[in-house]
Amino acid sequence: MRSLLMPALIFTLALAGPARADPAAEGKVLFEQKCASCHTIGGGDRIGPDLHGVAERRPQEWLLRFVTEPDKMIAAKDEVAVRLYEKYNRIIMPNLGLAENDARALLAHIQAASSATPPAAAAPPTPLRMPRPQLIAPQSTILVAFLALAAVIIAVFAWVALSTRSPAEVDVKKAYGVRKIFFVTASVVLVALLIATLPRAPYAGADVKPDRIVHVAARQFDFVFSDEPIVSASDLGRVPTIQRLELKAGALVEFRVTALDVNHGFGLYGPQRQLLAQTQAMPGYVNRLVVRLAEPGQYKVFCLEYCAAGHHLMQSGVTVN
Ligand code: HEC
Ligand SMILES: [Cu+2]
Repeated sequence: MRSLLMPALIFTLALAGPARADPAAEGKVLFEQKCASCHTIGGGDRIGPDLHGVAERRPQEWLLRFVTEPDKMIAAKDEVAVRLYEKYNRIIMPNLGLAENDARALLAHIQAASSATPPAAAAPPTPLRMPRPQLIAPQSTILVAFLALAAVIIAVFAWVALSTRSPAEVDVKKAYGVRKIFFVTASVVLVALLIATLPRAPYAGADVKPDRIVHVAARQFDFVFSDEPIVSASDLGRVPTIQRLELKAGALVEFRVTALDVNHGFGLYGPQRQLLAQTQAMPGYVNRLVVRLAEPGQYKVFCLEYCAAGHHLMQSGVTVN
């Protein structure tokens, strides 16, 4: 009997231990939910500074106040806060309505994580630099076609405008005849183009089975990837997320895209920075985007919907190999 009781007792104690308020563990979940969209701890700057070893840079009192009311400190022209604000693209860190206890838990986590990881010296600078944009084949063809069509339209308008200088009688019947020919020709050309190009659209049919499903949760200002659905901010810190998304070249991938705060756009760009596929990221909806990533390389995800001040910094990467 005793031999059974002892392990049971130890097991119960072990369970009870971490379940009781461990500030660093509590802070870790809070950090994933409220801070990780703008900060890393040892992974380099994002929207805000890398918080690795921040406790050594600033007094505890300052940190507690800044984390609970950053907006007020910047408004009050706190010297350090204003300097940071100028350096980080004049984006004010939002007041997240945290209590002082939350701030203490967060700082405990930041400190624990800082001593667990080396500083970001070796980490690649974020955001990743991309090659200069180049017009690839379909883009340059479309640009030339667009310019040619625009020139034709401008010429027709100019001709019509100039023709009003010498008024003349119009044969209405003949004019309607010409219009009919134009209408039929345009319809035939457009329907033919539709039939010719529709099968080449990059989207797969609804019934195909993807090789991989990636769940995407967009929020201000990053994209969170996961193998499991993330439907609300409270899932963050509990559902395991994918730090670096790597996919196999040629695989058919289904992105299930949602948003945790406001509307965002999920725009997937290929290695030459060509837009491959895109869908809306909306709170409360899951949009499915099935694409085949044929070419190996560094893909990018950019937000395609203006979502707030940090929108232009909202991006993520996918490695295809
Ligand atoms: C929307 C983006 C965003 C979110 C979310 C955010 N921050 Fe910030 N944070 C910033 C920016 C930007 C700065 C630089 C100061 C400024 O511009 O307001 C900053 C600065 C800081 C600093 C000062 C860093 C230093 O070097 O002194 C600390 C500490 C900090 N944030 C902690 C947090 C914590 C903890 C959370 C989560 C509760 C959080 N931040 C959430 C954007 C954000
Ligand atoms: Cu955006």
